[in-house]
Amino acid sequence: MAKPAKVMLNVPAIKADFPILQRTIRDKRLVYLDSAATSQKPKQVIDATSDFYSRYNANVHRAIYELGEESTREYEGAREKIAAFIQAKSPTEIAFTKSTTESLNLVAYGYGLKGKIQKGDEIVGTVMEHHSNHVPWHFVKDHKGAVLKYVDVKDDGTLRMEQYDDLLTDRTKIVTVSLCSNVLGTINPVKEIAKRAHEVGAICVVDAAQAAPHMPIDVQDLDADFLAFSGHKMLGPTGIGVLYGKQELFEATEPLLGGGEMIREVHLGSAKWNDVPYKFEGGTPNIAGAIGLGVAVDYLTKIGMEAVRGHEMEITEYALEKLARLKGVQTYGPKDVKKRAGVVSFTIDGAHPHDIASILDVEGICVRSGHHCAQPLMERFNLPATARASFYIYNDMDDADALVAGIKKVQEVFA
Ligand code: C6P
Repeated sequence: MAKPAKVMLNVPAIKADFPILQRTIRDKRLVYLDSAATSQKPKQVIDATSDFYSRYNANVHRAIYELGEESTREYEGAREKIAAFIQAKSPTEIAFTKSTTESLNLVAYGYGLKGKIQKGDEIVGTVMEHHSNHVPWHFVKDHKGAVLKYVDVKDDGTLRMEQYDDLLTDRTKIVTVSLCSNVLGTINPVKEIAKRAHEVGAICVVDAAQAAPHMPIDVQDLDADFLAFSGHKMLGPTGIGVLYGKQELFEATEPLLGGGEMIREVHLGSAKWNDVPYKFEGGTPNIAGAIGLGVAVDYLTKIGMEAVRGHEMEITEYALEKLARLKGVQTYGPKDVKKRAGVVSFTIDGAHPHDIASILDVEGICVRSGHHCAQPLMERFNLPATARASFYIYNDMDDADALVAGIKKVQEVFA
């Protein structure tokens, strides 16, 4: 995506929608720079979940009374909004899960372990994946004898795309990749990767946990076969996630959870599954979460995902420039903001990332530190941990300046 003309969002107006951003931390302004871990929630989302419990709490798809019809209408309405948000062909291509983690496990189990994968079949991932897009495939290796292969990462944080030439073979059945790295911020060329996967007859499974909140997604244009993301990173509640799947692949995928609502009929010793996507939603779903996520999608859609992306590019470029001027501070991932999102991992000479995060916390600044659930990537860069700042729609240049000032304080402590 080309860098759009300077589009800064009206951050004071946006901030006014987020009750938590009005609070202070030890009398300091709260500077929340950990949206890659989980985003804050606008009052519209908080009110929508509270409204569900206050006014029309009832189970979905079961009751024929008014409350049940209202909750079912809102729950299915959320599915429609999400389908439109990622340009799915139909709401039936959207299954609610609890998270990206559950969505990816559902694919690994239902399509891989219980479905199409035979001994010796190959699954091609990348070194930069989050553990949620590594470990489910380990299960397929351990239980089905699948072979796992990985595309490496260059020093600049982009994928060694040429490795797909050797790694993709007629044994490849699944190619999986994150649309955006939670450590490097790298935006991967998923459209090209999906094309390469399809050329060898494999499917492409996309982890969009760090992409769906921050940039426009068109699953049809990407030609993704499955795509997973979480509500809580995109202004929605925790405990609600999404799995997109092409209709025919959803049909070919076994459910992860057996129980109520995912069946058409049950007999002693046998059962038939409900239609997609309901066969993936066994048990009472997170109704309030889905409705809240629908409202989060409304909120983001009103701003416009191009504008969200443009805003984050501006702050990221600004922050990267400022950090580059600080001696002893290293940032990771592509330097070009057209190739990366607003996730900025950094280290400071002589300071452990956990100490960095603790000192920044004293200043009211929230950043994450650690391996970010991406240990293979940390090993690749020979790093035990990094500190990580991540930007969203409620951040502005003042927040980036606060980060830089905080880092200078860390350097003073460790001087
Ligand atoms: N990354 C982070 O701080 P869940 O926990 O299921 O909502 O999302 C898992 C996940 C999958 N893929 C990517 C690329 C992710 O970044 C995450 C979550 C958080 O980086 C928590 S570890």
